[in-house]
Amino acid sequence: MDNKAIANILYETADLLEIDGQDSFRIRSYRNAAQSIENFSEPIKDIISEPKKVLAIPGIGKGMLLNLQELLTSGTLAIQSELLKKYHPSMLQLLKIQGLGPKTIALIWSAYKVCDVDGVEKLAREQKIRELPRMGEKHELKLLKAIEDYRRISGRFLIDVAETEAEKLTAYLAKMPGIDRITPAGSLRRGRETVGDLDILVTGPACCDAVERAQAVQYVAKYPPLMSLIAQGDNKISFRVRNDMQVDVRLLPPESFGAAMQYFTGSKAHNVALRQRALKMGYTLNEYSLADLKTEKPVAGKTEEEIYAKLKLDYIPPELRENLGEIDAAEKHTLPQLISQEDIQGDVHMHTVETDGRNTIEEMAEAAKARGYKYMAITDHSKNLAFANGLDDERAVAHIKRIREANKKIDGIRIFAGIEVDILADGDLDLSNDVLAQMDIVIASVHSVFNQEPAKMTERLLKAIENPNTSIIGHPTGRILLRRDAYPFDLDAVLTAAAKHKVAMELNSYPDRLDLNDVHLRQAKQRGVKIVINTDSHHTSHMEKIRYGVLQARRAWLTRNDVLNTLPAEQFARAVKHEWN
Ligand code: DGT
Ligand code: CA
Ligand code: CA
Ligand code: ZN
Repeated sequence: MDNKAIANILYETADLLEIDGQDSFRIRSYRNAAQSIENFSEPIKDIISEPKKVLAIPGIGKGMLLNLQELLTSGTLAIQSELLKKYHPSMLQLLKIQGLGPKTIALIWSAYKVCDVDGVEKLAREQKIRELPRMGEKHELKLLKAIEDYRRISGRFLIDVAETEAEKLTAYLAKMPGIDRITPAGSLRRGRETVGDLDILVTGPACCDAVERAQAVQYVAKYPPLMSLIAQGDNKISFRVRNDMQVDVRLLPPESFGAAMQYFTGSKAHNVALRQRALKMGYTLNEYSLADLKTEKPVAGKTEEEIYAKLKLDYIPPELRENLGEIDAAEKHTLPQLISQEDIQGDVHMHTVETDGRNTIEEMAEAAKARGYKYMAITDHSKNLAFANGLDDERAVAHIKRIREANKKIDGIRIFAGIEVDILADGDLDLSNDVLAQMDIVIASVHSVFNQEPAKMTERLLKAIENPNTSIIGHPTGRILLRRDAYPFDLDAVLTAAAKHKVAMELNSYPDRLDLNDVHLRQAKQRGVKIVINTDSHHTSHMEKIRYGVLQARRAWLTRNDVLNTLPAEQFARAVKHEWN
């Protein structure tokens, strides 16, 4: 059991205790412990035999130590099992509905003895939720909307979560004898912002012989995080892991590995179009090979490259395989030279301890330098974001001074002085223009009052773009993947204004933002708007998330020319002052 799994059980227990109406001190002790364990670098299971070490972790007392010992020896926690018996596991699903907290769930339970999503939805439709204390019609409608959102997003996972699961499984499969290659296919390989299930392809000599293959399938079935088996066949096994993600593992002989990669990478729409092309050219295409239609003799299948080549197409990168014009472009040799991570010269959205970041200016700079960046920008929050200890004019000026000093002190990287300034409800920026004008780079972002009418929100963003100090609009649609939708506004009007005023749009690489998304990025490019790919790092370890941003940029057909932070430092500095070519 890894730290994440332990933390999950403690979080769930805390939620159940709260539903059960237990005292807040006890509930908090479970949440605190969960949080510490989640962030603890060493696996708890390795140190559990040394109680002193465990007790040294913040938030872990003697009682929690006993819980951890119990969890790691038996795999379960008696207090959690009893609460689940009392309430039912579906309670935990209810907690995933936005705005439905333990207190409301407890209220619904005590009044109606209902504790599952379908049941609560029915109550809301029958207008029985509004009759509960402190609830009303508004709450009830909000709840119905939240249930709808929950159904739409449940069963999908953020890209970094999927990637971590794929890496863990790959490390396990690599220990199997007779295996040469293990690779993810499906939406993860295409870099989609969220992933439904994992598709893992395995090949090597062990996949050719029926007996060895059966042994390999047996080996996969013993994967420790496997929680439930869905299906098991001669060369395929499907199961669920602890976070409920489904994994499909397929074992394939080397001669059809390329065909399988092509097929299982998808997308389905791309495959359908490709198969039609193959048929027109006298071939059949399936997961085993590209074969002659008449003789049924395979003509390609070992690699994807040879399949695309036989179909008289340039190789199509997985990120483009959505049947959005890529096949046509591959035929005409007009596929774009997609941006790559090496093109990124600097990361220009990051926070420090001065507001809600975890590292100092110097630490962030050293980390950026270690990644090979030529420049970076420190962009802490402004005062409207009070919970993040945002800067007022005076502190912002002092911070600029500190950034400039750090820039002098540290060689080998240029540190721009910037700010992530809030766009207030009326479109004004949260700091004086006088202070903003002293910045090298100004990212303007919406962090509050998300629920404006679309026309009002559009006006608000347009006003921010028209401010001559604004360089970039940060995470422009405000969505949080799997949690919060974008605020509604007229994106096209905003993009048109951004092109006119030479204000760039951010592609925020944080895995739960990835905003602008692939579709909007393509739209931005068509409108002539430049993009900046940032990480919004709040810790030195976040800078590596840039690769998720680059993946989305690739999905949007972007080249280095579309992205300002591929420019050398001097040119970049001018570009964020509205000097685009
Ligand atoms: P996901 O899992 O919802 O994030 O999306 P995908 O794209 O990974 O979809 P999935 O896991 O259902 O299937 C993996 C790939 O297998 C998919 O991208 C294309 C291929 N595939 C699945 N079903 C079909 C099908 O009926 N026809 C064709 N041509 N390809 C299919
Ligand atoms: Ca999939
Ligand atoms: Ca699948
Ligand atoms: Zn922000």
